[in-house]
Amino acid sequence: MNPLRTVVAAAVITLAVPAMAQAKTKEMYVGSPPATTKKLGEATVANAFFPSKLTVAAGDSVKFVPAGFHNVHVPKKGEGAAPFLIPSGQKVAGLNDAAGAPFWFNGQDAMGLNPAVVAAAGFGKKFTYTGAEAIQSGLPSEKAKPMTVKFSKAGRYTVYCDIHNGMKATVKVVKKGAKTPTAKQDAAAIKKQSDAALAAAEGLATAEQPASTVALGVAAKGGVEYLGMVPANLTVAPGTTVKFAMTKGSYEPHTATFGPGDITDPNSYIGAIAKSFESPAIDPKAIYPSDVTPVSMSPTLHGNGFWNSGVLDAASGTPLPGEASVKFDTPGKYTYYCVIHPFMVGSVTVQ
Ligand SMILES: [Cu+2]
Repeated sequence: MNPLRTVVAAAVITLAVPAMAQAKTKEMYVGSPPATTKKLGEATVANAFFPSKLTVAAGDSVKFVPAGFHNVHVPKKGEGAAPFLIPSGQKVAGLNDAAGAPFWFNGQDAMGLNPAVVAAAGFGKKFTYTGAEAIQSGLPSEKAKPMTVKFSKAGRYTVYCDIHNGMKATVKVVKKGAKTPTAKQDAAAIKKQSDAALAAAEGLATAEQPASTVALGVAAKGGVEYLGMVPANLTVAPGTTVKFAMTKGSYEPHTATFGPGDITDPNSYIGAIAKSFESPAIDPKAIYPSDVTPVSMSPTLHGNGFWNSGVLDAASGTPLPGEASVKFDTPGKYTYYCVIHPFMVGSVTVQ
């Protein structure tokens, strides 16, 4: 090739660059950044994108960095978050309790994890979002790589985590070439959000609850939640009805589940129920409340001391209730778990 022509061509390219405005890539953590996660400790989560608001220009990309058990879903135009739990198409059938009595939920929908969420494999890939098609990361594996999404059109887009109902972020896309916050400003927004999350996490584990009430997790602003029973040990007099309640602002689902066995042993009664959350066919005994009429808890309820609140959440857009109650007449110590978060354990002592 003629060397002069090469030089001229190179000069033209160089001149063209400033006019094109370089496309940028900005990061958004899908969950709290590692340093914040560490400070929050094992029992507290921040179900949020960091930063929860990001401004880019058309043609720029957002690199969604996995940072916890969350997915990323940029819905198709006009749509919202996807439900994580959906009817599997089967009906519950032939389920009896340990005393041989059929459970009330025979004939109800069996539930499973939404395949649109769990079967997607978007982490580690690059996409362009136009609004015509949804972008879905799917569940993060242990070593999930970031998912990069190029936003081609100006607009305001909501990004969801379908696992945690309420966890969302805004990506504002300004017109191509328009000024957007600097990397320093973006880092400052993450820092501010992290500091607020750490402040909100203070004191949740010991938060005062109404009489005879146990909070299943204690949520605070910004998706922050202490994942524990509060109070962890409750003592009541015989004849007391205890209420298990979700707290306002929670993006988590929880249960209060009493039953025999070891939650960590999948061959035990309660362990099998907890384990089923890792399978496509979730045990209906985990999903549905064990009873729809008031019952009295005892070591022989349902033949083996089983009682379940069923899955509860604090969201208004789901059919799930936010609380469940059971009466305690028989003295003793009763241990219960959240079968979705098996490390959440509590006890009720009746004396
Ligand atoms: Cu989430």
